[in-house]
Amino acid sequence: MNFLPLAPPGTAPARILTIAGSDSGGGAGIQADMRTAALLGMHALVAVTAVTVQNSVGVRRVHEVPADVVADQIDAVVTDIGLQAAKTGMLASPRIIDAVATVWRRLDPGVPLVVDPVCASMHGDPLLVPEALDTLRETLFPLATVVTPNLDEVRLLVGIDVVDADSQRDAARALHALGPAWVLVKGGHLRSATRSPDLLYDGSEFHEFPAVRIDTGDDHGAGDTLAAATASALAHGFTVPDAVGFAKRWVTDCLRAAYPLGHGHGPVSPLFRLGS
Ligand code: PXL
Repeated sequence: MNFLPLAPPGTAPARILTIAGSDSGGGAGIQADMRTAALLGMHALVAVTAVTVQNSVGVRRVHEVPADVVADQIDAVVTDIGLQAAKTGMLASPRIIDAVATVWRRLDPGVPLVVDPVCASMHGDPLLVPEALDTLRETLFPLATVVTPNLDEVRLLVGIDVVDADSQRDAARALHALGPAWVLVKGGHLRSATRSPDLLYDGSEFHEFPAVRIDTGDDHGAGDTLAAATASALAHGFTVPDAVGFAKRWVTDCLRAAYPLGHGHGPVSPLFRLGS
């Protein structure tokens, strides 16, 4: 596949800001975003929202970062270093979502914002308190260039059970009505399908992204990786459909390269990019 333009050594690469939680297992969250950014030749700026204590079998504890510290991290890097795109992952609580939306509106950096509405880990452990769904829909979705829910998140956000192409379109319309410029309804959790089409919608046109399903239990961090690669491509000026197309190819290669780790689920891997 074609990758993204690289900055010559000694010059600053394009920057994405990731606003997300830390995964002590190193496969999802901030760590997935930074791995993706680095292997795509980008520089990742970081606003940590929560420290998760987890391994390959589950999340043991979540320690939330104070909301004003999250907002200050964003302010510090946006006002000094500058960025070409941003993404949100685990936001944990209404307080943090509110703080992120408020500082984003105040700074108004004028760059694309990918909102991955992370609600739970792949083990089903909660990464967002249920009462935060309203805040997510009302304050952050209207600021998003693209939101990227999986089918479990779609059910929580708009109450639609996606079972086929029609209900996937209904879900895209309902999510778009909440204010984001684009919606990507990921089909990866449609277990009955042999392929996992993702549906992208901007309020007028549907774009389908069929993908070969990679059968692996080692897919920890796949959603984060997709959103980080989308933000990376947007940072280079791709259109949203082109950025999503690029990110789908990237995450498919990362799934092919996924490796087992610990006693549970291993992570998707961008290390294939190193050519070994
Ligand atoms: O993959 C979603 C995700 C996002 N952020 C953090 C996570 C996970 C999944 O476990 O731990 C911190």
